Amino acid sequence: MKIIHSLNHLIHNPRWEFTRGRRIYSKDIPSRATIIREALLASDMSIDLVPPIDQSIGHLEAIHGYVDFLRDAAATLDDDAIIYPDVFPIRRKVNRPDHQPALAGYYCFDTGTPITRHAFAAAKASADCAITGAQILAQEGLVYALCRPPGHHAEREVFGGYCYFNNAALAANVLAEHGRVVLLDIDFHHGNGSQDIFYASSRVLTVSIHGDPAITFPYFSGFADERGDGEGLGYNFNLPLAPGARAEVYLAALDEALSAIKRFDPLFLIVPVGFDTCRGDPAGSFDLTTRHYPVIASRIAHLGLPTLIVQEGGYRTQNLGKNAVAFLQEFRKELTG
Ligand code: OKP
Ligand code: ZN
Repeated sequence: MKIIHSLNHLIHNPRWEFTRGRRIYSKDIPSRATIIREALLASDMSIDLVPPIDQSIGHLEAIHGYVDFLRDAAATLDDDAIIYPDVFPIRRKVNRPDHQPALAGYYCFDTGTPITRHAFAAAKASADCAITGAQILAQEGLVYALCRPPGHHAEREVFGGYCYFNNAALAANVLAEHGRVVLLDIDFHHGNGSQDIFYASSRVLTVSIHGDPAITFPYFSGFADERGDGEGLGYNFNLPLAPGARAEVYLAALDEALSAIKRFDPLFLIVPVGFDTCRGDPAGSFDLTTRHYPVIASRIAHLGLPTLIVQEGGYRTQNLGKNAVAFLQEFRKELTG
């Protein structure tokens, strides 16, 4: 199985985020990706670890409005500098400022996704992993993009939630040139970025199973009544679940998601996966354990579609490796025999 991974993420280590006015350690630490990679290499799966192709900026610009801003802002910073936005344009209609601290708030929606000297390069490499995965998916059948930083919270015009570019959405945009694409987001958090990017599209069906946004990040989207807009009406499907959701509840929601996907009859499947659905994850509240990931993988793989798996969250480092192996091993077995 091909794993697309870039070591460039290692230079991205913001260390701090702010939550309710407190400075805490960021949960998106570089070792997350290292742990997953090493666990896969140590497993009995045959792994073909390949670096991404350096993709053209046009891929990013096709989806995001802040590519130049992030590149230029990062380039002006010293090694230890870090920009956290602290004023946000939440009024109805605003002007784009050109003052640096205000611009950060214009393009970034939270205080967990700072701009550092290396943020652009790391995010670009992460995006390249997903895009490269999309480009080889037709011939491979199953590809895993081991992305970091994650992507699914990055919208068209704003980034946030540890995410700078929407890796899975960039891949979907490449694959959508060939036919209908599904994004089945099984990270613990709502994939607000992917929903935003494809909200008016009937070409890309976005489905997300996640913690109830009424009490869970990203708070302002992910509710069941968000169904899409215009041509895209009916092509966005949210399945919010109450905190503490156990496997039985989770798998019932997954089955609902899978039925909707079958009706859509896509050519390609993309699965943004986060292991923050696991019991004890510091960013999640679900009650799944390692033994549930093969069950989830097997049900999704039964769709029989060429599938690009894209890494999103998962912050409980003790079982990240085990969970990734459990999920990917079963997926490969079911899909490619
Ligand atoms: C990313 B992914 C602002 C940061 C709040 C954000 C969690 C992002 C999770 N204080 N935390 O979906 O795993
Ligand atoms: Zn998450």
